Amino acid sequence: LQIEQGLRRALAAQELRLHWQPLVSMRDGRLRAAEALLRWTHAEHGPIAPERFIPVAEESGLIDAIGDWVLQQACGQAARWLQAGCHFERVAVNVSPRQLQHEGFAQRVDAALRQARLAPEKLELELTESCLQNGDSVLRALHGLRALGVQLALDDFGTGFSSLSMLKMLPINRLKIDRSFVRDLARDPNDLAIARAIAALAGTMDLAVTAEGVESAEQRELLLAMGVQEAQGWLYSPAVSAQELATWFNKPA
Ligand code: G
Ligand code: G
Ligand code: MN
Ligand code: NA
Repeated sequence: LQIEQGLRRALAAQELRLHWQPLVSMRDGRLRAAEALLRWTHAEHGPIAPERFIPVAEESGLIDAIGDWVLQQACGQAARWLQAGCHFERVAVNVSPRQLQHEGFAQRVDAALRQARLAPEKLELELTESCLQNGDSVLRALHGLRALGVQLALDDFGTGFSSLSMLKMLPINRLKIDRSFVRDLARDPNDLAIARAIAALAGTMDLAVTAEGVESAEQRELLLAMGVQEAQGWLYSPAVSAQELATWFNKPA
């Protein structure tokens, strides 16, 4: 299977779709946000995992076109949900380091928001720590995005090597505790300490925090006890189609 060739075709052939994973308030079980996760179903080979095709998209540069498509789709879907009266705080979209390095990235985000008529506050961009190399130009890009009014989250937090002094300079709104720290929360005192430290850091720096990969009620209780209120994970829901996500919007507590 030629991933790169296949991907070039995939956009035009409508083989790409977005799925949505709920981000839930652990107190009342209500949906607060949804993260867009890209899915590719190849006409002959069936579903291909993002872990296989995202790196190829990044290396080949296809991620720029695919990233624009994801932004347009996500903003369009969010606007349609709002028009239909669905309540949510925001939709989250993953951004690759390469996208952020492009001079015009903030303008592309702005264009997607305008085309969809979506309020910028409804969009959160998820960056990884690997997005943050290239200090100055990335910092300018992040300030440009904040000036638009979009929200910024640091994804997989704790797995990269952003220093705390760097964190202080970044105009971000949210930390997402990487799921590798959540997995063994109940058994590994180190993971418990790390998760607590991230939650405390977020509190002091006035950042919101989300735990990733929450799979059990035990993890939920530990996270709530350290002041983390929002979670994403299989305890609540995997990523589902836009249609299936609709059942979450009016879910009673
Ligand atoms: O979707 P999981 O369901 O398997 O996603 C695997 C990885 O692919 C995650 O690290 C996620 O951040 C990344 N990913 C999923 N969708 C997108 C996307 O639209 N853009 C980028 N850059 N990464 C994505
Ligand atoms: O890296 P990022 O956080 O953007 O991507 C989210 C990834 O996490 C997706 O691959 C998604 O399928 C996966 N994921 C979401 N919830 C859970 C969970 O509860 N457990 C595990 N192991 N993976 C999860
Ligand atoms: Mn993410
Ligand atoms: Na993650």
